[in-house]
Amino acid sequence: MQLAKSLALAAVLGLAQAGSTPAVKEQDSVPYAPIVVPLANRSPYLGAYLFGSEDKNLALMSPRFWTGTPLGWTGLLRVDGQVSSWMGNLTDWPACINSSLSTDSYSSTFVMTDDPPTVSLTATFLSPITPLDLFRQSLPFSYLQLSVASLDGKDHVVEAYSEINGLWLADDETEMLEWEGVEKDHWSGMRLRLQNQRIFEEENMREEHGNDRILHGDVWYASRSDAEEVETSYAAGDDVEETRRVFVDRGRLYNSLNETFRPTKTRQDDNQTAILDEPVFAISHSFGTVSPSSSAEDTTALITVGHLRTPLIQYKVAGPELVQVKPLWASTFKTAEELIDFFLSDFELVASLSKDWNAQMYADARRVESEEYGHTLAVSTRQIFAALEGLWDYDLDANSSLVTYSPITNEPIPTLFGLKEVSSNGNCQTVDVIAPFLPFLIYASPTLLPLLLEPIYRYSDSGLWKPIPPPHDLGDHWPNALGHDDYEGPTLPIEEAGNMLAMALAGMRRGDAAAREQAETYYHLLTQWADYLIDEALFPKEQSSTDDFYGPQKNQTGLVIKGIMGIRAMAEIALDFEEDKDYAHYKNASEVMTSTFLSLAISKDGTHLLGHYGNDSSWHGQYNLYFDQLFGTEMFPASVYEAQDSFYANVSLPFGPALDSAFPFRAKTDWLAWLGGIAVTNSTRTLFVDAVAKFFRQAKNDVQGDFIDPREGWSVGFRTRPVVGGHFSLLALDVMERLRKGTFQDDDEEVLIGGTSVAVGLLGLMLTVGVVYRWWSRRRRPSRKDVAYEELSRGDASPLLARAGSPSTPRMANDEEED
Ligand SMILES: *[C@@H]1O[C@H](CO)[C@@H](O)[C@H](O)[C@H]1NC(C)=O
Ligand SMILES: *[C@@H]1O[C@H](CO)[C@@H](O)[C@H](O)[C@H]1NC(C)=O
Ligand SMILES: *[C@@H]1O[C@H](CO)[C@@H](O)[C@H](O)[C@H]1NC(C)=O
Ligand SMILES: *[C@@H]1O[C@H](CO)[C@@H](O)[C@H](O)[C@H]1NC(C)=O
Ligand SMILES: *[C@@H]1O[C@H](CO)[C@@H](O)[C@H](O)[C@H]1NC(C)=O
Ligand SMILES: *[C@@H]1O[C@H](CO)[C@@H](O)[C@H](O)[C@H]1NC(C)=O
Ligand SMILES: *[C@@H]1O[C@H](CO)[C@@H](O)[C@H](O)[C@H]1NC(C)=O
Ligand SMILES: *[C@@H]1O[C@H](CO)[C@@H](O)[C@H](O)[C@H]1NC(C)=O
Ligand SMILES: *[C@@H]1O[C@H](CO)[C@@H](O)[C@H](O)[C@H]1NC(C)=O
Ligand SMILES: CC(=O)N[C@H]1CO[C@H](CO)[C@@H](O)[C@@H]1O
Repeated sequence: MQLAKSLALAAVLGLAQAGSTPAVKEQDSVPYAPIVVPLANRSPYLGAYLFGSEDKNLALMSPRFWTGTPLGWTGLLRVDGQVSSWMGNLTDWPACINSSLSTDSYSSTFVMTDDPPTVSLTATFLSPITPLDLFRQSLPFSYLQLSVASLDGKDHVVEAYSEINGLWLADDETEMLEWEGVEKDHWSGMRLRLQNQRIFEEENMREEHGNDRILHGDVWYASRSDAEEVETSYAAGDDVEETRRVFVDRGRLYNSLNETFRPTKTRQDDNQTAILDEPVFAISHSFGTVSPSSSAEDTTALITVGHLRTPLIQYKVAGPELVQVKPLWASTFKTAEELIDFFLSDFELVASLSKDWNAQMYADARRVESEEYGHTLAVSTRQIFAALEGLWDYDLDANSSLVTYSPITNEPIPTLFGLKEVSSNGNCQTVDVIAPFLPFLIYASPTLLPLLLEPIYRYSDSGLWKPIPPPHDLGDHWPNALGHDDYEGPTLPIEEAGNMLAMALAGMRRGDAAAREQAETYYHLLTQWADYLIDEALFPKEQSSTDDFYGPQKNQTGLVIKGIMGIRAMAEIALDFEEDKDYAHYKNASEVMTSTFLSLAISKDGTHLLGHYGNDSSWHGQYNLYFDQLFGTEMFPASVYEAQDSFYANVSLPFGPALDSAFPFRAKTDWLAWLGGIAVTNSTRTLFVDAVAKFFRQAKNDVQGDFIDPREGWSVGFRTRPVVGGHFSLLALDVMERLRKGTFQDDDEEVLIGGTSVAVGLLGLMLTVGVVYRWWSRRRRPSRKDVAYEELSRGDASPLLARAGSPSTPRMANDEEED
């Protein structure tokens, strides 16, 4: 919309504020406005976005939770006593103008001005991305950096205000709140929580469609207060009208605490549109007189918003008792205050790590495909981690070799990662939600994979889960990983057995020592799963896959390929452990199965693989072939890939081919990206990559769903799920191919540090080099027996996967289609 204007303004501000923020991404030449703008995205319960309007104008829009319900998050700017609104569409004041947006994988930056323009306000919403530093990545806080600058060469007295309310805790505005104000040496802030704490319970969790808010824990809104020239003040619990009036009149707040605890909103009995009372939690920054020569330090403020709870989940593992598991941060920080202290002081380092990661990701995306592909990955990245929570594994296994490292002491901390199947149904640790985002894990976060898989292995090995194939998930609803000891719940046996085997091999081949050790520990499970596939995968009985949104079906060829690849993955795992008999056995079994499969599954005209045996008009997006390419196993002949390549182009719709001939108006962006990864010709690869890019760039959708109608690109549900990590398909193939060729390490003059690739030559320049180097040198202990593997991929390794929702009860969040 106002892109040209925005660019001009950004250029002006770039000069005015050189060096002040990491916000504006330097590599992008084409303005990019994604479908949804992530603002604060760090956990299933901390997820603020802008969506629902084509023009992503922060001054006119209200940040929302990913479900679409509003979060009270608003802002006012005061310039020489004149007030305008910069966030949340506060119509009592004129809106800031010239609102422009730039985004990358970890930040969304808005630049706006008063009207007429005299002062600019830059609001940078930064959710750090440090995929190798999983401790930092797991902290459930996000940053908001505010910078102001004089635009007209004159001095101006400038203050900025922002505020949150009880909607950050629950949708139900009649919930009673309680709160406190906290003042520390370097920061001050406010904590709010529901008076009625319901641990492990989401709002309306027992109803068919809950609203995904957790009724437990604290929201924090806090700001650094140690800059000499910036005065930070807050107000906790006064009514919204009163609080804003104080700021509008005075340009500051009084560190006031109104201890009359009240509900989020009180409405007038006989007129529900009239709000009588709404306690808010506001922070004001007074920058004093801002002149063109003001330093960045004197014109910048840093806020953090977070959602904390402890314990995080209840979890049944190796026995019938339930264990309450604490968050990973609790291993290192005794209190929320200590954590906030660390998080606020870590900003410069973590912003720089995120920036480097982002630059490397864009460089890789450009190398394998295009800048636009980088944009797709950027808009996907924060969403991956918004589904995950870091668990301190101490209560379960204080001696686990699955660890992250404390940023304070560098000591190893036993760690697991939990996953909520966000949006599609809330299941815990869904195997077929992890599998789809394997590409991201391979490319960016190999150490995360075994941390996500371990809970599934432990439960499978506990004896509490009887069937041989692995469970679909570890419990019906996050954060209650109660298992399925009744053997009820969704079962997708071929799907999940194939996924677990492929993920186990992926972690090992990526070179992660912990993944290798894990596969060794659970080798007995892996062989059982592979044996199951040998018995069942060639002619699948009526059962679900991740795709059959219309119910279980027989003889799905996609499942056969998954089964074949699972068996072949078992052979490769056996090979790496020098289990030669197993290797020969499983390899032969997979080859025999493939040859029977090919005799049944090719269409009569030879143009494509069928979707179901015996139905010549059926076809399927055969994304499970991706594993064959990922592992370089050459299970399927080149002719199959070539035929599929032309076939997809032939059946493509404007937003890519449908997933299956049986439901021709549905596609999934993760599977489109996987298919793009295994395309033979550049034109077919580009067809897939562009289809996904086009979906994420268009503004007409309300939501960032991975389930789409490929005719017009409407989102048809499955919001905000981590499966978008599947978009990294091209980069994961690139990494695995370079590992096989032995060029992964030599190729790049870089080491992986804190989730970041940094050119070696630049290291000396890094302010933080000492800290980072110490951290890096300790993050991987010398491994037990895997020296060769360590060598293979120095610096990191491990995988994880996530996938698009279970088919059990798809939640069609925004279904515009009737079919
Ligand atoms: C801002 O608020 C006004 C008045 O309530 C409303 O008409 C308008 O649609 C809102 N703007 C957006 C972008 O929601
Ligand atoms: C706290 O807020 C309530 C609601 O606005 C108000 O009635 C009360 O006077 C306030 N208390 C103090 C001490 O300001
Ligand atoms: C209800 O309250 C709203 C907001 O205060 C007001 O604009 C409206 O006139 C009221 N309606 C009636 C019928 O009083
Ligand atoms: C951890 O290992 C130590 C030493 O081997 C042992 O004493 C302790 O019981 C173990 N703790 C757990 C929880 O397994
Ligand atoms: C699956 O396909 C095979 C081969 O066409 C056929 O023999 C078998 O009956 C089918 N199975 C089911 C359950 O329909
Ligand atoms: C390969 O597997 C098939 C089918 O199970 C079996 O008949 C055959 O003997 C096996 N071949 C070898 C060399 O193990
Ligand atoms: C493409 O579609 C045309 C028309 O339906 C068909 O004749 C042709 O065989 C198809 N080609 C492939 C490779 O599927
Ligand atoms: C064969 O496949 C087509 C396309 O998926 C489908 O419409 C049709 O119902 C299938 N036929 C049978 C008998 O299942
Ligand atoms: C296909 O794409 C690759 C990678 O972008 C490029 O190196 C190659 O030249 C392209 N080939 C053709 C025929 O365009
Ligand atoms: C700096 C900048 O881009 N200012 C523009 C803001 O919007 C007004 C009104 O549209 C323009 O006149 C300014 O040039």
